[in-house]
Amino acid sequence: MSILNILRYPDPRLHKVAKPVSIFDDRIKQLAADMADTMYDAPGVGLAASQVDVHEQLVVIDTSETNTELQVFINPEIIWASEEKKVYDEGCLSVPGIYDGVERPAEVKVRAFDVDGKPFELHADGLLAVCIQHEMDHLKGKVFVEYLSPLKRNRIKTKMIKEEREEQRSKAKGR
Ligand code: K2U
Ligand code: ZN
Repeated sequence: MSILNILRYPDPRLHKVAKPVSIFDDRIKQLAADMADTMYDAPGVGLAASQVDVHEQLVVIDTSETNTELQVFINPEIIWASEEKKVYDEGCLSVPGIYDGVERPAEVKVRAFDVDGKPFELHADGLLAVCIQHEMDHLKGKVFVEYLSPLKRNRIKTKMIKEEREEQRSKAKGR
C-alpha cells in the first residue's frame, strides 16, 4: 500500500504532456496499484499519473459505490464522442475544495490498453464519461479550471497558492 503525493494546482508539473507507455512490465503494474491506493485514500473516483508527477499515459478510475470496480486505462484515446453535451459539476484532487460546471460530450468511446498490454474498447456515459475525459485532460497537461473564466481561474490560483503557503508554514511550526 503506497500513498503517493498529489500535485496541487498551479504546480507547473501538472501541465507536462504525458508520454505513451511502451513496456507493460511490473513497474507499470505497481504504479497502477499505488495510484489506486492514492485515489481511494483521497478519496476520489479517478486519478491520472500526471497528478502524481509521473508523466506517462496511465489513468485509474473507480466510479462504483463500493470502490470495488477499479478500471485502468493505459494510452487511452477517444475514438468517438456524442454530439450531445452535458454540464457536470467537476472537482479535482489537484484543486481541492473547488467545484464548477464543465460542459463535455455526454458519451464517449475509448480505446486503451490494460496493465497486461491487452487492448480494449469501452463505451461510457454518465460519471464515467466525465471522469475519463477529465483524466485524459490531465494526460494532456490540462486541469479543469482552464475551462473556467480567467477571473474564476485567477481567483482559484490565488486561493491555492495561499493555502499552500499556510500549509508549508504550519508544517514548519510543527517541526
Ligand atoms: O482527476 C481527479 O482529480 C479525480 C477527480 C475525478 C473526477 C473529476 C470530475 C468529475 C468526476 C470525477 C476526483 O475524483 S474529484 C472528486 C469527485 C468525485 C466525484 C464526483 C466529482 C468529483
Ligand atoms: Zn483532476
